[in-house]
Formats: sequence, structure tokens, C-alpha cells
Amino acid sequence: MTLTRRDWLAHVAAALPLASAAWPRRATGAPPSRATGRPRPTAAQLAWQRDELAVFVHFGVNTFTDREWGDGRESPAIFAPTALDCRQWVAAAKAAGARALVLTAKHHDGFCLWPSDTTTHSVAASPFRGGRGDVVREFTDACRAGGVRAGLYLSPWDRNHPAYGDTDAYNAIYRAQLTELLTRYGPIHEVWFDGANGEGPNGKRQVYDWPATWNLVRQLQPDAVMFSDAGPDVRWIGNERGVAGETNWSTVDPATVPVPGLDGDAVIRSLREGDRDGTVWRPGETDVSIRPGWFWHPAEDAAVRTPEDLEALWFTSVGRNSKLLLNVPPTREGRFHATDVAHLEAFGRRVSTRFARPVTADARAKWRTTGDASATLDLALRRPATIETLDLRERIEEGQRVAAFRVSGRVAGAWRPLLEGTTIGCRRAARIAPIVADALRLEITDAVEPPLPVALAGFRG
Ligand code: FUL
Repeated sequence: MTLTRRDWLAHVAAALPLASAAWPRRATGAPPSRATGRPRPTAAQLAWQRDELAVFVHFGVNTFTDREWGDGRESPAIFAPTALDCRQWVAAAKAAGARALVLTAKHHDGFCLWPSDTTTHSVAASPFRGGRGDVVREFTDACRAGGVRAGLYLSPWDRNHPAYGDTDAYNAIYRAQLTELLTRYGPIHEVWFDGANGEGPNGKRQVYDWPATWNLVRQLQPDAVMFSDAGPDVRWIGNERGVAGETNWSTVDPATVPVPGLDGDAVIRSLREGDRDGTVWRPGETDVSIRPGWFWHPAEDAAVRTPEDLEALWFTSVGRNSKLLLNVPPTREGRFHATDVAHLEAFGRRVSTRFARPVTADARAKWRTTGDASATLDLALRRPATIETLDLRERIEEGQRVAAFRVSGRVAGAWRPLLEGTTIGCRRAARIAPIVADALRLEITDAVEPPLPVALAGFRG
């Protein structure tokens, strides 16, 4: 059974009132363009997006109960991974090409994968490593040893904590949990907030204090990016199917999605596509699971997405100016299942093979600006070559500019349309029907600022 964001949106009360009026000032905020005032990415946002692929790890009591959402009444005694091996997670993620991992330190059931001082509902009360275990520690150590970045998910909805629903008391507890996570384990690169907001054990509804939460993260880990529907640094892409908008701006209008957990067409559209005239830089993250559920279920061992499927997801996320956060749930052993590991490896091989044979590396390039919002790039190949994949990149340090483009290829002296689109951003990659061409042409026909040279490459394979 898979529960989606849509399910818990049903739990969200009319609109979430804000407990504090002020939004956090961005400590690492990049100054907007002086000429146009349009937003630019911060160094942290750039690094985050250039990782392209991260692996999401849903692990906790649900792994042992075969559920997607625990109700908070699970006994910590059930948390008993027999062979936890976070290094195996990291190795499998790296084989897929990932440069970061994000772990559910606490899901909605409230069970903490680290020994928190804020609750007894944690690994400390479990048989795991005799009650002296700390999954967050093993995870962050393994990431560091493997040279990949570590991120943590801390669910605000907590179905176990008795203070949940007692707004001020629980908000203080939540901040204490964040403080533990962000001060005990070294650099944390991404802090992942979902907006689920259901009933607590006492039946009361909690009002979250997002501004205070975001300020705390800025203070404790200024180089981390924060994910939620409402950012502030990176946004949810609006679905859990692995599909970013074909139009995908990294800029958004913050007023459209001011807090996590809102629904409605305008909200979902802004999440999926961003906003052409958005005033803040908030690129989209596409989260999707390698299996039907987020947590491991034995019945889903035969339903692991194939390497072909995963490659298709790569094109609809990374290939559409997004980052892919691919979930891989460990089994009750505490290891990724052999099928998932094999598919991750084959997926990584497919993507690297696809971009292994560039045919444009030694092409002669000529870039011409043809107007305030238009430009042309001509690539003359040294010899005719088969092209099956196109890859375009904007210099996003200087903002996202292109709003409409087309690529054509010269086949036996005649130009043929190959790809037409709106945004490019960090990366726009697409498979095309194979052709043998001796020249490529990119025409930019609309842009929100004068277009800067765009990198275009063609690949065989
Ligand atoms: C949602 C949760 O309700 C799901 O269980 C899962 O963790 C997904 C990634 O986020 O908000």
C-alpha cells in the first residue's frame, strides 16, 4: 500500500497559520543580478543541483511492521536490524551515480533513529546494538567515508510524542531534535521537511513554526539546503512519480507556496514548473521510490523499477532541470536488497554509457546573439555522426534565462527539427530518434534576460 502526499493533504486543516511573522533571512543568499534584479543561485544550491542524483533512504519501525505510516504505538523492541550496513547503502548509491544520500532520521511514527534526549521512543530503547546503536551516526560516518554528502529527513508530524498538538511545547521539542541532528553529526548538506500535519496521540492539531525552524537550520548549518514544498532553498516538484515539468524554472514566486502542505492547482503547477518571473531561486527536487512504497515490503521485492525505468526517470528529472532523489528502502537486515543493488548498478552504467560517446567534442562552435531575447548556436561537426541524445546546459550561476528553444540537425544537407522546448536551466537532456548529422543548430527564441552562451552536446548511445 502506498500513501502519498495527497493522502496526508487530506489531514491538513484549511490553511496553516503562521506562528511567526518574519521569514528567515538567507544567510547564504546570492545577490540578485544588479542589472535585472532576477534571482541567482547560492553556492549551496549550485552544489546541491550539480550532484544531480541523491538516494533517499526510508528506514525505521515501518520496515519491521510492513507499513508505510506507523501510528506511533510501535514498540521500539521491534527495531532490530540484523546486519545494518550503511556502507553498503553508500556503495550502491555511488554505483548509481549518486553523490548524496538522505535518511529518514524520524518518520511520522516518531521513532528516532538516533538516541535523542527528547524522547524514549528511539533506538536507545531497541535491541539494536544492545540499545547503544545510532543509525544516524553510522549513516553520516558512512557518507563521509564514501565521499558523498549526507542529508536528514525529520518529520514534523509525530504520532508518538505526547507533546504533539501542544503547539509551543512540541515546536520546542522539534527544534531540540533538529539541534541534536545538526550539531552531533558534522556537516549536513540537505535538511528535508515534509509538511504532513495530522492528529497527534492526544487528538490535537499542531501548528508548526516554519520560520523558527528554518532560522535554526541557517544558524546551525549555514551551508545546508532546506527542502520543503515552500523551500526555502529547494522545492518539492509536486508529484511522487518522478516527473518534473517540461517547463521547469528554478525561480518561483514565494507567495504561491508560502508554507509546506498546501494543495490546489496553482500550488502544484508552481511546484512542477516554477515561475518564469519568480523572485527567488528555488530549484525543484524530484522524489520517487524505486519500489511502489517508500519503506521496504517483502511483497514488493518483485516490483523494483528496472534500470530502463530508472533511466527514464533520470530524463524526466535531471534531464528537466531538476535533481532526482531516488528512494531505496533497506530491508529488515538493514541492507539494500540484492535486486535494488543490481538495478542501481545497471542504471548507473546506462546513464554513464549514454553520455560516454560525445560526437560534438571537436565541433566548431559559433554563438550569435540575434536580439535581446534570442541567439543561435551553430555546431559544425568534423564528420557526420550518429546522434541519439542531446544535452543542453545554461550557465545558471548567472541565472536561468532561456524560455524557448529548438534544436535542429543537418542530415544530408537538409535541416531537421530534433527537439523543441521551453526552459533549459542547469541541464536539459533528451533522447531523440537516432539521426546521422554533420551539424547541429540551437535557436533560442525567447529568454527572460539576454541569453548567455548555452552548451550543446550530442551523443551517440
Ligand atoms: C511524504 C510522507 O508522507 C511519505 O511517507 C514519504 O516519506 C514521502 C517522501 O513524504 O510526506
